[in-house]
Amino acid sequence: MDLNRFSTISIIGLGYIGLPTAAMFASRKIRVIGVDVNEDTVDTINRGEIHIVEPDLDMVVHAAVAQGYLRATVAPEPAEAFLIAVPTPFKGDNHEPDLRFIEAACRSIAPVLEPGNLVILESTSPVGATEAMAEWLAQARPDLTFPQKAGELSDIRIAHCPERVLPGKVMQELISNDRVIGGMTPRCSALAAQLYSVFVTGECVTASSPRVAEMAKLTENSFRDVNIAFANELSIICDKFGISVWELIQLANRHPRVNVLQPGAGVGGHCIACDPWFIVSSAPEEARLIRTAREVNDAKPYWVLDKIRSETCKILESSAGRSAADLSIACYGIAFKPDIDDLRDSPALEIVQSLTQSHPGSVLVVEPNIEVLPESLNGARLVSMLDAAEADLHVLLVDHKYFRALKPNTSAMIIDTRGIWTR
Ligand code: SAJ
Repeated sequence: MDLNRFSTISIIGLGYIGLPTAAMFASRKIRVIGVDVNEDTVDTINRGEIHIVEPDLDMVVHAAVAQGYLRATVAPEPAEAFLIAVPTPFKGDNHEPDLRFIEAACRSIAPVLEPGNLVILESTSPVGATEAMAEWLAQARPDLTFPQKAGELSDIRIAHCPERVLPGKVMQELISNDRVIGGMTPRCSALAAQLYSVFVTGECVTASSPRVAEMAKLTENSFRDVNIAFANELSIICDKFGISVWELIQLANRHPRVNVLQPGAGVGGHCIACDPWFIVSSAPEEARLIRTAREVNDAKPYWVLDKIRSETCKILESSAGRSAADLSIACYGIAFKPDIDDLRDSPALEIVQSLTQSHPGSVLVVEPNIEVLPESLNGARLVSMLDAAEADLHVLLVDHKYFRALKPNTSAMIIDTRGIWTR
């Protein structure tokens, strides 16, 4: 296969997925035009800098921009392939998928599309989104033909190739993970596979349709969500029975076909806590287990808050003359998972936010990955591990490496949602 077929590609959306993907293509000496609606993002990238934290991304972007292979802009330009990597949040009480960013991306690239172009949807999407994308493009460009009508003879090729990289390991996993390729026709798939083979060393596996590829991605994240929900439910049951969930999981996992995941303060991030809803909202009657897992994981921060409240009451009962306003609570970690600075949809952050509103005493936060607390934690103080040692109650929320290596020097009560200090 001719790997040099693509000399210029465009990535729409320069976020946690789009920017690493753009940098990866550019590192293979393909000209990449990165498009983002945010001018600050565009300026930052054009300076050879990055606006997100991801190991090794800074140096790859810096080199790609310095060598002239990566350039960012707010307005799409002609290219041979367009990869759409924009957010797909959900909206409303029923968690309906919100595809307006995909639609806006389609409207923005439509004027520059040319016959022979490939358009790939990378954003995690509900089943049917790729077909919707093809329709939006067809409406905007009636002069071009698209696979939904013209099949293999279409001017434009379309595929869904969901990203599946783990934040924190994006630069490795982009290369080594297998890639699911869901073209609207076999030729669409072949062209998309050819594009990714520029840097992917994993297998590019062809799905029979974009719908299967969409569902595969949702299944992966729902699988993890359901398994974490099982661990979270066990942690609550174990607390009731007065046994250690960590010991329990260690013992159960000695079985050759059992692999229970780790409980925690809840499930965060913008993927696992969001994507299963795309299945539930499209199949509400059928997706009972997936819905329940979401509810179990979403409820875990409230259980942790109840635990903090009941421990606070116990401390007050045993220390005459003190009121809640005299008690300080130290919280360890507010990121959505270990060893990152990403606070988006973080259950730990949600817990600390609620504490700052309900606890009349001081709330201390130890978070080695950030330098200032977000505004939503107004009232809390970012402190060092040493300064937190005096607190009356210690709540471990995220198992950062830093906390694994260092335990607070205290005889006070510890609530350890990750089992690293009290295991
Ligand atoms: N978590 C637990 N217990 C565990 C594992 C995770 O409580 O045993 C929590 C984490 O603390 C975090 C949340 O789950 O709050 C999600 O973290 P994660 O590391 O499981 O996943 P993400 O959201 O960073 O990335 C996931 C990955 N999906 C799968 O592993 C199936 C990644 O491969 C996807 O590309 C990514 O979602 C995405 O973009 O969809």
